[in-house]
Amino acid sequence: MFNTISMIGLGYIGLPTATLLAARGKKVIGVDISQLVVDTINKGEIHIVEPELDMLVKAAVASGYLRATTKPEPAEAFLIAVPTPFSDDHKPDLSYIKAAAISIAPVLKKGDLVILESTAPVGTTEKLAEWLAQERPMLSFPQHDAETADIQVAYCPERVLPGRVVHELVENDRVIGGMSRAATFMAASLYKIFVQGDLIAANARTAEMCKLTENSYRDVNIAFANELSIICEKLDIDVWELISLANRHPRVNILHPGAGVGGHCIAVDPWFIIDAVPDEARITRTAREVNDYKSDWVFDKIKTKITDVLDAQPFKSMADVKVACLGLAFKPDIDDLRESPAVEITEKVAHLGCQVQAVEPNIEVLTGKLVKPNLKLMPLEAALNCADVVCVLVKHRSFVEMVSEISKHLRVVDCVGLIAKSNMIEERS
Ligand code: SAJ
Repeated sequence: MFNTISMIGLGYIGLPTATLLAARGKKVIGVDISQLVVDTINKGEIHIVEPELDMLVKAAVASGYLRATTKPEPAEAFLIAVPTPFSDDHKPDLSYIKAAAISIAPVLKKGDLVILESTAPVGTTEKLAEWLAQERPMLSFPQHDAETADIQVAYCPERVLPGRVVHELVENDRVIGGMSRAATFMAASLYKIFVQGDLIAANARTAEMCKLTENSYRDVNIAFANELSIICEKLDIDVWELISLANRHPRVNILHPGAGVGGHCIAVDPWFIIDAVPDEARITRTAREVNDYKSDWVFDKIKTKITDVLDAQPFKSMADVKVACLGLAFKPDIDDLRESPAVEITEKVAHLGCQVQAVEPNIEVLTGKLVKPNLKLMPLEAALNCADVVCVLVKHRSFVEMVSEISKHLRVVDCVGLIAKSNMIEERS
């Protein structure tokens, strides 16, 4: 049914999706506003870190099935995977989706399909169809002509985990929310090209809400774990032992407390619900607040330990205190520092004026806000050797392997359960 497919946005989702379609023998035109991204891909190289993607892109470009450009060209289907950030007051910013709609509108023709994959507030697919209709008044769209529209429009959210994107794009089930039955049918035949999971039909609004629900559910579960960690500290209970015991119940599955919730999805998407229905989304909002507060709470624990050092060694000043911060990434075993609670905490510790020894085995240099005279990137052993306080902020595999060394330290703030006395919590991540 589809011979030429265009992917708008060649980031963490768009590029792997484009590549999988090209690997199935479809002619794929990848579109990105960044000339650098386009040039990199056309050389058969990649601009993001994701296992297996480099080989797939190289092969797709070499075979001639994948080509990148900055300007949309005619195709039979257009998939949009562009960012949906939010503003400082947690309002969703749909400008990238609108810009994508305006950019593809001139090349649309009767019979084409447009699919939105970006996470977005409920009603965005309808807005997208309206923006397209405004740009192309001579074509008909599903909001007015449903099954007989010239252009069909659907929403199909991605649900892949960074680090496992290539596998999960193929294996995960997908919810397909067409604005008409024809749109759902067409979108399902497109995803059948590379998806082995089930393709489940819904309407566009339900599919949009489904994506927000999945990430909000995880945020609420993590918030409960984080709240338990704060409660247990007050009640002198080991939260890791507690959760491990509670999870032995066949219908209980509490996630892990941590330094807070980071990344570009779980900490963002619940706000799309809260913004739409602020009075009703009470648990959703509270979960966000609890998870954001957890980073402040961890920082306070570190400050207390630093005060202990200064009380015990009055000859020392703040500038002499050495604090090892273990982990900067937003979650274990990745190199992505964006929206990371560990980075936020480490920066705040550096702001106190002590010497911060950051340990992040997945990066080679500190950049941006982390470039400070009193903040150094160090190997784990060197940092442990001279640290007055050790803070475990991310449970990287390499830290787990060194747990006996870390746990020997006198003053440790461990917010990820690395050295918990009952370090037997089942891994349910
Ligand atoms: N975290 C905890 N405790 C846990 C699990 C996670 O504190 O028990 C923290 C992590 O350290 C991290 C944050 O939560 O800071 C988010 O990490 P994550 O692994 O929960 O999720 P993401 O952001 O990498 O990916 C999520 C996934 N959503 C769900 O699992 C419901 C993924 O499937 C989505 O495709 C992705 O969001 C997305 O793109 O929306």
